[in-house]
Amino acid sequence: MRLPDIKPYLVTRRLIPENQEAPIHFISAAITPEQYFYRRNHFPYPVISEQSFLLSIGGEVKRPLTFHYQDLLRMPSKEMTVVLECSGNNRGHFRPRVYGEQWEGGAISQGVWRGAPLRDLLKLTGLHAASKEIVFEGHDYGKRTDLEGEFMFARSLPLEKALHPDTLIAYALNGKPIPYKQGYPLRLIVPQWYAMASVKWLRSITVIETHFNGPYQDIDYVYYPAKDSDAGKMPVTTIHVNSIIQQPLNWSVLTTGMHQLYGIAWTGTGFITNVEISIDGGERWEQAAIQKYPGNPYSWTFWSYIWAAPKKGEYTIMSRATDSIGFVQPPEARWNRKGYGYNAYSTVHVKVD
Ligand SMILES: Nc1nc2c(c(=O)[nH]1)N[C@H]1C(S)=C(S)[C@@H](COP(=O)(O)O)O[C@H]1N2
Ligand SMILES: [Mo]
Repeated sequence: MRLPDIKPYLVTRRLIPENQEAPIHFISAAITPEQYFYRRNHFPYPVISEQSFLLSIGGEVKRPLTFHYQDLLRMPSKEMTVVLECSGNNRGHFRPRVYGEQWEGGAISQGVWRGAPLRDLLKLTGLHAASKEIVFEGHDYGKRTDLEGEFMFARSLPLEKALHPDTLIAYALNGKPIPYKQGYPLRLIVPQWYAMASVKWLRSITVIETHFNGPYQDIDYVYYPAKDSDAGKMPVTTIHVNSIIQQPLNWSVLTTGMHQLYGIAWTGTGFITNVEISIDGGERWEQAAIQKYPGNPYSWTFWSYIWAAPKKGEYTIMSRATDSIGFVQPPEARWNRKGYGYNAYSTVHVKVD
């Protein structure tokens, strides 16, 4: 007899454009299998043609160049395990609530990306001294609700981040060509930044001497701390220190006795140094066991904690991660109108019966 095939599915938030979460509570692999990688899109998927295999670099460079996919494959490459987290991950947990995709904890995935450092390409084109930002444009485009006309998905990086040796023009994920939905054939990979920076279906790179103000730079992916004004706005950049309790599930019923609580922790600043667990709603904290620092600062860290659960009752379990820079998850996330950067303690309620 064949055993039934029991597997998790993506969690659908929206179909057109496709926005689906990874089944994060049921992923224990360090490398998110391709079919479980979360999907976050602003527009319909672009059509792939021969043009998609060309990457042009222009603007304030000494020698504008067009690279073919094959040229990139021949350049020195780097391979890195990188966590990609949408800046809207956990938006559904903000109180007061905010508009936008109501992501829970699954707008996050991790893979092994291979590509050529952008820096090596820019060495070939050269840069003018007054260069300030670099703009990355994808092949996808469409309308917005707030502005007339059509827009491409385009984002910029400050020169410093663009020239970091780990900022890649990627062409492979997990040892194979990048899957279509993840940006085939070429994708920018920006470790440590929220994933809006990692432009999929990359078509062009333009060096500019000013600040780029496209809508995905200056309207979206901006923290607006005030409800009714733009006062205090700040661009969304690095990933906040964060963790999730993968198991047990929220509102689950457990037996008395030993339970392994487990999950992941990650950060865009340094690496995870500590994960603490509270069983009593944040009164007392104890240390979880964490995977030893893997020598890769861009990957998530697994943690686990054995809980004896000796007594019946209702419990509020929380996880709190700390990173090597000293950032600690706060009890409440910093509220902002568009709901980015949520990183409050991960909380689950359980009943021991
Ligand atoms: N070209 C393009 N790149 C993009 C996007 C997009 O809509 N178009 N979405 C961004 C956002 S907001 C996120 S969170 C990630 C999602 O990547 P994934 O779909 O591979 O999970 O891609 C980023 N790069
Ligand atoms: Mo995102």
